[in-house]
Amino acid sequence: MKRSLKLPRVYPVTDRKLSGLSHAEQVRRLADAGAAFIQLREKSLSAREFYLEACEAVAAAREVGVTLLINDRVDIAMMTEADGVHLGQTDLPPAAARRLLGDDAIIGFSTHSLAEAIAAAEEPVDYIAFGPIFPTATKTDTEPVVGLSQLTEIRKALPNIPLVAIGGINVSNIADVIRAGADSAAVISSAVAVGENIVRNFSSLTAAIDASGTSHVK
Ligand code: TZP
Ligand code: MG
Repeated sequence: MKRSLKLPRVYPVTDRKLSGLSHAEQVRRLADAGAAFIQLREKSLSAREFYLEACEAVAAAREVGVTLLINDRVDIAMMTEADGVHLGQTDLPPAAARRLLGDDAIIGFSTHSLAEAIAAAEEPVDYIAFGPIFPTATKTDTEPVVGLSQLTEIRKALPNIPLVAIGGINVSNIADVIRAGADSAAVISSAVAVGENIVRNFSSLTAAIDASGTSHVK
């Protein structure tokens, strides 16, 4: 990791099923609520449909001036000229994604243990995600829950890495997640379920952090 990315405290991730909305519409509503950095996550569409949805979502992101990353698919990030990609441990390796997307792309990388996080810090990535911090119903094939104490261990081992926590984060625990060492909390259900509530959901998450006066343990 060579650059330093400034992440907002709340990092919403889109979900068509939970929201009942297209990715583009979720981007517009999240941006209305104040989101600056969003991930498009799609697990069921065909490549063709995913690409078409992503084209619309990238256009919406440009219009409202937010940064948009694509989950999993480097090819779709590349062809839609999204701002970057979020990769998992079984996706294309970060170095290969970097070669395809170039130096300016933002690359995020999911990790599930201290060892994975330490290894990830050697890769050409801009931030590391760690989780699931808490139990979640949104992703069923998750690794075991890691908890806040492991998050703090990673922060101590990698004091300067942009660190995103994910999994089961909501208004009741988001301040604890930031306090434990995350720069940012990635949220799916507590941000985008359901579409009509997106603006209120997002505002509640940022308000919970603001109300706690939290700054992390770095
Ligand atoms: N990776 C680890 S947990 C998770 C992902 C994509 C799901 C997070 O969803 P939610 O609704 O914020 O718990
Ligand atoms: Mg993935």
